[in-house]
This record gives sequence, structure tokens and C-alpha cells, in this order.
Amino acid sequence: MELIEGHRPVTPADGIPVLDVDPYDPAVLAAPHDYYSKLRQAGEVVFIPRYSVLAVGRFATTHKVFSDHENFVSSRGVGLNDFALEPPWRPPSIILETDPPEHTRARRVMARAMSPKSARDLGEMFRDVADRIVDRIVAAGVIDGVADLAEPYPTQVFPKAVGMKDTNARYLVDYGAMVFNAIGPDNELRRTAMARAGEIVPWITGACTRERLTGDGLGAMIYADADRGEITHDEAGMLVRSFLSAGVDTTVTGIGNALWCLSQNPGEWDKLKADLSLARPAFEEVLRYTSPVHTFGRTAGRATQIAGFPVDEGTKVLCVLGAANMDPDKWGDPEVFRIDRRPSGHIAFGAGIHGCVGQNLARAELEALLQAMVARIGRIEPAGQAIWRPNNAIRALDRLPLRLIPRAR
Ligand code: OVM
Repeated sequence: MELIEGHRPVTPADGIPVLDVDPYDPAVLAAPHDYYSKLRQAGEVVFIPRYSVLAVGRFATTHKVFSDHENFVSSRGVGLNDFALEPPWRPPSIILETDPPEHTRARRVMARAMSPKSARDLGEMFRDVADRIVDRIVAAGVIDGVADLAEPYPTQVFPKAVGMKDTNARYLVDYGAMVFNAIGPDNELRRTAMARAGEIVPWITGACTRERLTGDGLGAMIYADADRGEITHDEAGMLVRSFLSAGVDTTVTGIGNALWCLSQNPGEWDKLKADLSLARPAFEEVLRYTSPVHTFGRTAGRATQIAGFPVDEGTKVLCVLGAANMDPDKWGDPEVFRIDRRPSGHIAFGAGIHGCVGQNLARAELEALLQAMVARIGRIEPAGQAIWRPNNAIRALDRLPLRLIPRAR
């Protein structure tokens, strides 16, 4: 049978509305909100002929499908390619692209490495690096929020946290872009990202080995679990690869998006300055409002249903997290950015057994950064046009010109 984007074509059940859009058109990726609302309005689940997939974008249904690991599996890939039918571009992640029981062991090891205690222990290092970088950008005055803050901060703190002896900020960011573009179709974005694979992948693979890691980082914790026999040493290397896949580009994006939100909403920045305890809730609202990971897929592992419609085994379902986090049936005034909204239950980190295992670290990184910013910055003003960097799975900025006005002390 002829495959479409590496999966079996879907015959949608009677009554499932057809949505004639290309969610991976760079123009849609750069300005997705019209697509999000069309997707939600069309129905509980829609059929997208362009890629022969189903898609969900209403909050309740997206949450349900995304967390239903028994019917909607991850082991066949969370992108358009069905790993049961076509070999994936890299050996599958043993945490992202697996189901229980295999998933459970890997998850336990990763959850321990990135526990709340780990995040607390890393706080001081996060604050030190954040203070240093924010000092520098405030002195500069006019900056690019992406190149001067969103990229440098995670690419400095994350390798330190993992315990990488040597690092390469460009490779880390670009590897993330590859991994996330690979979630989407075989389009220009994915091909352009993949063109760098020959250079980047060997470096990443090497960076996951034990001899390239210090004895006191998160990487060492994973290898120590291998020494204890919880996982194999090969699996430890694979889990370090998961750190490098999911830990950098995501936080770079979260920070860029936070700067964008705060620069566009000066009243919200003032609220944060007046009450630093809003740092964490502010980040949650950034996540809800911008959904750094905008779309992840699942595959029906057996014949099942969505909202009462039959769904065939092998059907790929796009779970449009960005649409769900903007669903007016779930959120009041979803298009208003309010740092004290406390949007508990947003699904920017996913939901269920695959929910982001690094979220404690991400929150600690952002808290340290927002604290450093509040201590030093009076106002954050746009200094030019924000430009998005389209990616098949991530909603990230490419450029964010900002003017930083120092805080009067
Ligand atoms: C992994 C992985 C890769 C991309 C994303 C992700 C958001 C995990 O390699 O395990 O989670």
C-alpha cells in the first residue's frame, strides 16, 4: 500500500468533518490562531486530507486523546511517520517513543534525575548564570531576545546541569530543531533541518557517552542507575540523548516566548515587578498562551473512538496543544495574556504518563531568569518586528528585537 508521510492513509468515519488546511504551511506555523479556531470550530475531531490524518484541538478532547496511552500509542512515533511501517530517522527515544511497560522504567529513571529536589539543587547555578547574562544584556540596552538571552541561557545552564564536559550551543539548538521538525511531514522545514544531520548527529551521539560526562551531573545519575542495573548502559546513553533532544530547544523557545509576552504586555511586566511570587504563574501563562510545543501526534494502537467516532487502528492523530490551550470553552478570554491567571491544567507540558518529565527543571530555569530580570530591568520594549522561526512541532521566535530600560535602584 502507498503510504502518506510514512503512515497508512486514513478513511475517516462518516460524520467526521473535513478540514482543508495545511497545518505545516510556514505561514500557518508563523500565525496559527486562525487555524486553531477553525480546527476547534469544525468539530471534536477533524480529518485533514493533505496529510491523511485526524486532528483534535478542543481542550477536553485533545487532553483525552493525548493522555490515553492505551488507545493512542507513542511507540509508533509522535509524528506523521508510523514507526511500525517505516524505520524512524534515528533510533527511537526509549522514553518519548515507547509505551508501557518499556516506558515505565525509563520514565522512573528520568523522573528521579529531574525531581523537584534536583531542580532545587540546581537553582543557585541557574541564578548565577541568569544574573551574569542579564547584567550583560541590560548594559547592552538594545538586544535580540533570542540570540542574546533565550539561546545563551539554556545552552549554558543545561549542559552544566547534565554535566557535559564540552558543549556546543549551536549544535544543541539545531539538534532540537531537527528532532522537533522531524515530528512533522517531509517538508522544506524538515529537510533543511535534516541537512545538518551528518554534522550534528555524530557530535550528539558522542556527547551522550559516559566519558564525556562529569561525575556529578544529571547524566552521571542516569549512568549510576545503569550501574545499579535499573537500565542498561546503552539505555543510559539513550536517556542522555533525550536530555539533549528535549531540554534545550524547548526552554530556548519558552524563554523567547516569555520575553515576547512580557514585552507585548507591559502592564503584566509591571505586575511581575511588583510581586515576584508571580514568576512561576507568569511562566505557566506563557506556556498556555504560546504552547512552545504546538503539536504532537499519537497513533491509534487498536480500533478505538474519538468523541464517539470510530477510529481505525494505525490512524495518526494530531493533538494540537496550541489550539487546546486557547480553547474559549476552557479558558475565559483565552487571547488575553494575564500573568496571574494561574492556568492550571494547561497542556503545554502534555498530560498523562508522557507529560514532560523535565518540567521541574524548566520551571526552575524560568524562575531564576525572571528573578534576575526583575532585579535589573525596569521596562522591556519592542525595538522592531518579532519574527517567528517556523518549526513543525515548536512555536519559536527567530528574532525578537528589544530595548531594555534599567530598573532605577
Ligand atoms: C526524546 C525527546 C525528544 C523530543 C521531545 C521530547 C518533548 C523527548 O528524545 O526523548 O519530549
